[in-house]
Amino acid sequence: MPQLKFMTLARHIIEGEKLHPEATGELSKLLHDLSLAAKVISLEVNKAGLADILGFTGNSNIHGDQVKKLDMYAHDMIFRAIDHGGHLCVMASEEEEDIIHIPDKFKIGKYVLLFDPLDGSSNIDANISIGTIFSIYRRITSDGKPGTLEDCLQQGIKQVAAGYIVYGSSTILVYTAGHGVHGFTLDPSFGEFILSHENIRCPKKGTIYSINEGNYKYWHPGLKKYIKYLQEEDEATGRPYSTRYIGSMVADIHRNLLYGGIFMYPADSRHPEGKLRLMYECNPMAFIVEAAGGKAINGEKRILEIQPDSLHQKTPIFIGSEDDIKMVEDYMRKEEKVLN
Ligand code: FDP
Repeated sequence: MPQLKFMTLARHIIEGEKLHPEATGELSKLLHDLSLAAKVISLEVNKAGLADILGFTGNSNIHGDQVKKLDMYAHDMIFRAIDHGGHLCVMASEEEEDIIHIPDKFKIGKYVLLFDPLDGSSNIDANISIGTIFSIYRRITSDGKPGTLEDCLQQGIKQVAAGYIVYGSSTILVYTAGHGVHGFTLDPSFGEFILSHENIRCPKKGTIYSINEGNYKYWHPGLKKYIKYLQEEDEATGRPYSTRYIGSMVADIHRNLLYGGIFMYPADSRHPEGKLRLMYECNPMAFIVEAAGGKAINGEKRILEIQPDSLHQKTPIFIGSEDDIKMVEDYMRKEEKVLN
């Protein structure tokens, strides 16, 4: 086995910063603060079965999903780790309806943070992998003043960094700040994220597909044909593909990023916009997967080029290995879009 470099996340971020002589260090500090929140959330996720943290708060978030205590814990933890750093002008979280202002007593910075504190939260009680996703933009309104909704509603292509943390058999943080995609595994004994996956590249083609097939009846006819194609036998193209669907987007995409394959949450006749959120889930994951050589589309166009018009808007998504995304795009283009 090749000897891995002993590289902590903190050192990696600083090395990345050196590639930009004009950098002020603010982005590095922001990433560092996020990694601190991730460590604390990871600890709490691991305790979930023991503490009085399981169960519902009794509230619903703005999408009508039941909010579990751990979601709110993760949301608060990220806010508290970041609010005072002076790097941000505004934040937005999947758990809050409106933008989140930086408290008056703290300095206003030039970055914008959007985050999904705990993705896949319906899996918490079953000990299944869940994750945190974040997305960072540079503000577009004038410096020094509080950030606005306009700062948050930027196309995904404008992200300066994005990342996710999977709380699974171990905790891994994967991020990109424009110089490749790198994964760091948390060593719980001394509480540091250590480089374990340097320069992740998404295989050009995979043999895994991930989709909630229970919704088959409601899909686009082209998608139905594509799934049937994946299930046919053909050694040369690696078919039949294997189905792998955890039901936790961040974990499903992480696996496919490493092994190759396609993750889909399409539109269907009951959910014409799909289920997943553009700003908190799809844009950051698309930014990471594209930086690793993969692709992400909504069926018709690149996810990163969608112009958002609201914070919590949803989008269909097809994301993963380049050849697999091209194939599903072809199938869907050939058939008329009739959802029933
Ligand atoms: P969850 O509802 O558990 O939070 O974003 C929501 C999400 O999980 C994704 O992580 C996951 O991929 C998807 O929903 C699962 O939805 P289905 O149950 O409809 O398959």
